[in-house]
Amino acid sequence: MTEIPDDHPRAQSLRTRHRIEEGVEKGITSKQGLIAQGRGEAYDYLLGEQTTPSAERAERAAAAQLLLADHPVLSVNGNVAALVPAEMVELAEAVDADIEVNLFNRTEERMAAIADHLREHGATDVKGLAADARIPGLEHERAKVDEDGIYDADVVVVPLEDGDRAEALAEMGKTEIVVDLNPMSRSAQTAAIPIVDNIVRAVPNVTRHARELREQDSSREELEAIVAAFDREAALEEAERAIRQGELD
Ligand code: PTJ
Repeated sequence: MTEIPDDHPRAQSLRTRHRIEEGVEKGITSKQGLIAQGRGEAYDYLLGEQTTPSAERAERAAAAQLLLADHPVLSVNGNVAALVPAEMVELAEAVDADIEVNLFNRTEERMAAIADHLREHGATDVKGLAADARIPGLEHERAKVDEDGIYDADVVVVPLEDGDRAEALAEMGKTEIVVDLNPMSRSAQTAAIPIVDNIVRAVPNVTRHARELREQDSSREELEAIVAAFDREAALEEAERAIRQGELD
């Protein structure tokens, strides 16, 4: 791997790409994950590779929603594990959430490799391996969940998947926080709180907001007011407008 100089104009993006490549080499990320990363990069390029003010508001609302939850669960796939393993563990700690591995291209080897990778980055309890429950109405492997994990959750963070699982989870009555750079994806369209931002920026931002809200001793009423003030339609429209206009410097 060529060393990426700090002053390279797209240094962060190239480093992110390299992490996905490493994920594939370690058996964590699927080959399809490389394509998913390419799709994400294209949207991020048009967003100027920065968190928009509307994404920042979504990240704060997500933090409040996670702090209000009885049983929040963060879902992890092969791309998320490669890009933000330590950051997911930090977010789980900040909001007292479970972490569960859930894969589209599910194999026992990849499940174990991702769980080990998360443990190497500080996770103590990784769910998803028991797979003793199913999300109703889904035929593929993403239906397999843990009964004391996603199946039982009231709030689920669903990053980087454009698919029918988000719709099925919503039908189960779960509140969904989606991280996806494509505001037109089915997951983003279904989410109570769609975060249109790169996961490498979104997860640390949600953690920062959660810590701030906790430090301020925010009451339930204050957290509920933050969630209620968040306008998901406006957030999706603003993101789509920014991407279509390609607001670059
Ligand atoms: O690990 P598995 O087996 O569960 O497979 C995971 C992938 C990602 C391969 C699978 O879920 C998939 O094919 O996803 P899609 O349908 O390509 O959707 C991925 C979505 O995530 C797209 O809408 C991308 O724009 C978006 N995306 C990709 N990279 C990022 C991203 N969003 C935020 N941050 C990124 N870094």
